[in-house]
Amino acid sequence: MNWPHAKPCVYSAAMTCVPDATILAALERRLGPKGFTRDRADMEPWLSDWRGRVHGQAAALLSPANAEEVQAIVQLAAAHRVAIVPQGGNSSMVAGATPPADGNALLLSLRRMNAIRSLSPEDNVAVAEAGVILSDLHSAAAGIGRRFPLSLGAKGSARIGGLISTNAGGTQVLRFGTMRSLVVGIEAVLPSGERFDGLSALRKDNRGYDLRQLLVGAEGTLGVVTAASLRLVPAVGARAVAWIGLASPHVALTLLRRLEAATGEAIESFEAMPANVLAMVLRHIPDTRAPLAGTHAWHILVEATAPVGAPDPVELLTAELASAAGEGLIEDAVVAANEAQAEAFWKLREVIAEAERAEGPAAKHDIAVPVSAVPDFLVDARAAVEGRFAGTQVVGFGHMGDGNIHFNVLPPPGVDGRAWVENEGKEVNAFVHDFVGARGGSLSAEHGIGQLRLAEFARTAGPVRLHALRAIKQALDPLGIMNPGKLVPPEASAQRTTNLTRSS
Ligand code: 2HG
Ligand code: ZN
Repeated sequence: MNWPHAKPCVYSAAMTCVPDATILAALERRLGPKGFTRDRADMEPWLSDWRGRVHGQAAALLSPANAEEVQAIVQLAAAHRVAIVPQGGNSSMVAGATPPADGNALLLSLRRMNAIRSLSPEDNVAVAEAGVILSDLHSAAAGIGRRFPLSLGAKGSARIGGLISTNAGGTQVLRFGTMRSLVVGIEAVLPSGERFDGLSALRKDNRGYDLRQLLVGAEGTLGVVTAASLRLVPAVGARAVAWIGLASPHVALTLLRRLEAATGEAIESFEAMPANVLAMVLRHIPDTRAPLAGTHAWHILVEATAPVGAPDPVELLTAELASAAGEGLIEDAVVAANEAQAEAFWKLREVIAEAERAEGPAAKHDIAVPVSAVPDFLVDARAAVEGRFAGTQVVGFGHMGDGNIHFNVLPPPGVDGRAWVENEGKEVNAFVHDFVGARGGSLSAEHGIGQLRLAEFARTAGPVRLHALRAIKQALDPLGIMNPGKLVPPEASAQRTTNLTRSS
């Protein structure tokens, strides 16, 4: 790579440079008024994370219109050794797109790059720019009789670049995998300012290390994703959505495997929530009502789909639920009678994060364990946490079918929630992560590491993983300009020494 000759500069704490008037003027000239602002009010909405826990500052907000402009930005930033924080929909759960508080980074918003460059029914591929909103991609794919099979609550604001950079999961992973399995090509600007043109949607490509996959889940630390080729699948012909009340997560797992066996490959979502999570949704979100009349310890939302021309899954699902109810396995169930009811069921699931935000601060966890370990985890971890931290309440819910649980812990009533999260909450984090680690799990299933999981990741990752992570970072971003302070834990010495030899 051709590393530009770095200008002498004043160093920030992150060992990147404080941007001076020269680079800011050059960026303003190159990007024009639509692409460059230092106006406080314009920048303000993008300086804090979605839950309002982390607040940053930026030297400027850059909104390039195309990949050439992104390249120009990164080249200038590399030449001046200035930090860049890429940002899409700013819906990160771990403050992965929030700039540092010192105000020395350039906030690079991909929001203006929102074109769907092409849709190919022959290849079953869409080429979308980083700033495309997920629900817009859903609509575009539907327009050619296809579907992009990744969905999540934030689909109206989350953008493709961020979904790739966090290797997002969501509610259809059970059948289609995370973002990683849907990315078949990537265009990105690397930290050197060079462009990687990897959009060609090859199903087979064995040219060694897969740079495309390296950028998936890299949280903007190895470059800026500008566009991607994304896998499409056949459109849904019919779907059956059901809400089920049952006694325990153990019963839920038995039910999942039973429904899969009864419906072939049709089950694509299996979401679990305990009674206290449903109650939280009903308390905070207007126009919501419980789908079942009785009270149940656990609730399951299940969706089965069939492609166009295949038999409607509603009969199979209804019959299997009826026999599970007859045997006393489940307590109650209702299959949505129409699309409006199906949407109402889904709304209850998709607004959980919003309801939690309204509820207030919590010690949050986004963990994964093997699917077979989920039921015991939900019961044992809840008892362990509530027993160890008096007055806390666990709200643990999520993507049971793929082993990912959002195991969030509310502070004891009456305490200052924010202060609790920053103090006792950290002890809770360590306790939960150790509990997960002992079961072979992960402390980040789908939200990434960002800033909020960084310390715990550093504590638990182990030397082999950390060494490999830092070596990859050092190889591709030796100046450390790409999203510093996220994902890659700094060396214990904190003082980052660079042994880079730059060409001049
Ligand atoms: C979800 O599954 C999101 O709703 C958010 O991943 C999870 O609020 C959370 O912890
Ligand atoms: Zn989730």
